[in-house]
Amino acid sequence: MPRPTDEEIRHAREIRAAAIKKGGLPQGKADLTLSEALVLGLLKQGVSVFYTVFGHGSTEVGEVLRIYHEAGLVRVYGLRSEIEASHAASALRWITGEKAAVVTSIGPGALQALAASIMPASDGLGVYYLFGDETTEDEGYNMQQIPRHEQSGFLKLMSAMGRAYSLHTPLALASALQAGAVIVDHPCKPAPFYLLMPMNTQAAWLEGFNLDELPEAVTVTSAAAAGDYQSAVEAIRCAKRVLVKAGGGAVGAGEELTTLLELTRGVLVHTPIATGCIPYSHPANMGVGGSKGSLCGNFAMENADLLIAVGTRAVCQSDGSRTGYPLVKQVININPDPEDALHYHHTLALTGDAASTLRLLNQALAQEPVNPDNAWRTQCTEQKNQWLVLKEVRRQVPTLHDDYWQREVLTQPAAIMTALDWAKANAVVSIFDAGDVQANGFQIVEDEARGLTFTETGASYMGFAVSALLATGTASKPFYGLAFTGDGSFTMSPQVLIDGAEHGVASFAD
Ligand SMILES: Cc1ncc(C[n+]2csc(CCOP(=O)(O)OP(=O)(O)O)c2C)c(N)n1
Repeated sequence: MPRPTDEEIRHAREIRAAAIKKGGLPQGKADLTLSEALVLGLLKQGVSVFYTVFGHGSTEVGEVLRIYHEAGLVRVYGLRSEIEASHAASALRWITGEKAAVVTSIGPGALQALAASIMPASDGLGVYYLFGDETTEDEGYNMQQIPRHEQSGFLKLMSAMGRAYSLHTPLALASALQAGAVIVDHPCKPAPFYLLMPMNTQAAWLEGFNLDELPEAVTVTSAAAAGDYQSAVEAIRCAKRVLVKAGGGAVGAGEELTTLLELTRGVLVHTPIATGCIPYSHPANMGVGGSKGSLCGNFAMENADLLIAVGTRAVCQSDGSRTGYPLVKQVININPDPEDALHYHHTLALTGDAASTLRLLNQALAQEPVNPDNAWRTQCTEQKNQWLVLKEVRRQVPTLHDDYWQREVLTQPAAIMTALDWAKANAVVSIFDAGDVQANGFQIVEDEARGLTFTETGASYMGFAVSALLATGTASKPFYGLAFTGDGSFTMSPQVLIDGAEHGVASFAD
């Protein structure tokens, strides 16, 4: 069949969209454009939310999304900043687990989204990025391409940040989406995936395209480490002061961490991102450690002789690169990524999933109980009590004289404490981005469970928190969120006030 007219293509899309709404995704062969096949492929992977700033580089995919949106198959949000779009998509994934795509034009729009994608890249979140790209015919400079006589400029640039794929050849679509599925739903290291859509291939006509080629979402899980558990038990038995350092990869392994702490009589310090991995009130939880850590967290890091690192990638501010853990003689590192697992010297690496590896370690430990000496716990508890007193004093003295204002002003900790109390009482998710607000926040937060606070310490991207609020009302299951942000951070993304009002941020006035 020759390529139909634009009018016929539009009509066919409307008919297909209505049929999908009624009877689900089509199977078998179909005649359609690359852009429509791409949207069908994303739908097949469960991506139906699109945060967009369209332009001349993404008109064709925009037209497909327009029709599918009107048919109620996808939700497309037109926004005022690609950075905000990226933050909203990342927040949606992080807080609700729901997948989303960011769609931009070529050039500046794509570059803004790329910059913002350092956030999901650093925090380990799977997000699709669909960027307009220069044509594959090299006919001369396309407006907004990287202005050099060189092929695949954007592909090279995006590839430095993560996995990128160019749809230069329309029939590579299934491979492109398979690569994307593995990245955004990776079992241990999900990440942004950049799909480049050359302007001339977006409308390419695919005759008799086999829709069954389009891949499903990836559902691989990572397994427990096949490591030397006996040596790990030996190391723990020889240690006097065990420290468990829990990172983002340990969130979800709360029960196993608690059992490990019982069996080792150790204490736990967590990275800011892992707040709530075990209840704050647990006597072994020393909170955050590092250059912005707590008294008790840093005391534990400074005095431990054995480190059990779980799902953490040793970031300098949190682990004090080269200066952290000065008395540690042996490390047991549980991480599915061998490079992260082998970060420290004197390491026994258990390269596997946190929860299932911890279960095996706990089983091995339970067979040879460790000396139940409580001295280490007692020392750390004294430090935690001092830290709690220090925080209480900040609460009791909420104002201080300020030279600039020449009067008493509310301190940042007091303001954060008040807002956190309100969020907790009203089941509102607390979201922090960068700056002193963030550091004060993760020192103050006392979460009893995971999923209550999201502190973007991966990239510390100013403007993330307010942009993240867009996820609250655009999620399939809306939720309430409270952004904690400094004036500097807020003014980096103020357009969210308009987008939030337009697209319905979940608010108590609703
Ligand atoms: C996009 C971005 N630009 C710059 C920085 C570097 N930076 C980190 S915190 C900060 C100042 C934050 O000020 P504000 O939001 O007012 O919060 P405060 O520290 O006063 O609590 C800057 C410039 C960043 N993290 N992100």
